[in-house]
Amino acid sequence: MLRLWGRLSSINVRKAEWAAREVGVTFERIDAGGSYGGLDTPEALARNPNRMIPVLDDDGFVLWESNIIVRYLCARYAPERLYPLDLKRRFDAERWMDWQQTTLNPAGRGAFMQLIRTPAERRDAAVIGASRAATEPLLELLDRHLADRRYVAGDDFTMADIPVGCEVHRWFGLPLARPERPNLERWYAELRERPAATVLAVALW
Ligand SMILES: N[C@@H](CCC(=O)N[C@@H](CS)C(=O)NCC(=O)O)C(=O)O
Repeated sequence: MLRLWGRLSSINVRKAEWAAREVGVTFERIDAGGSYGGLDTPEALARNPNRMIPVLDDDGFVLWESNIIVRYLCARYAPERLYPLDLKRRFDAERWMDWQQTTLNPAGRGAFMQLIRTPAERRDAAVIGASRAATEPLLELLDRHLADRRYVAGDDFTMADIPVGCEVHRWFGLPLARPERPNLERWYAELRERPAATVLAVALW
């Protein structure tokens, strides 16, 4: 049995949940982290000494790090369909996954933490402004990239659309004015129509 630990109010857990649904494997998700706690028990620490979610257990094989969980699920249960076997196509997808984790996520995190996780009276407008200034050029880049391809890594949906889609979902859920980005909006609307993309159906904080 495949088990996934983590609360759906976490962007990183949403990636893993979406990937598990997308590959069609039977799995059980156990709420953990945030107000659910449960990260400090000996069992949880043995699974992930970082005290973080998401954590996956596939019949005794334990993994943490959300994008690695997405890669593993796609490679194990949907090779070629979601995890391209051609090396150039695969590393094109890998590149966008790393871009999400190392570039887009740090840029948007400040605005998210302020606008969603911080009470209104304690919010720092400068942090929000800096986060917007860092994020909008990246979304402009992504919008241009999506002008002549249907998905992030070409004309087929791949594992790369999952983390990038979750990040854009979170940004689009923030109460901020945003410039029009027709290609990005077209791609995001297509993602939301996928039956497996239940985590994009509503804003989940
Ligand atoms: N690089 C890790 C980051 C994991 C992470 O930051 N998880 C957060 C939730 S998004 C966490 O576990 N926070 C502690 C908690 O939820 O109690 C990944 O991508 O999986």
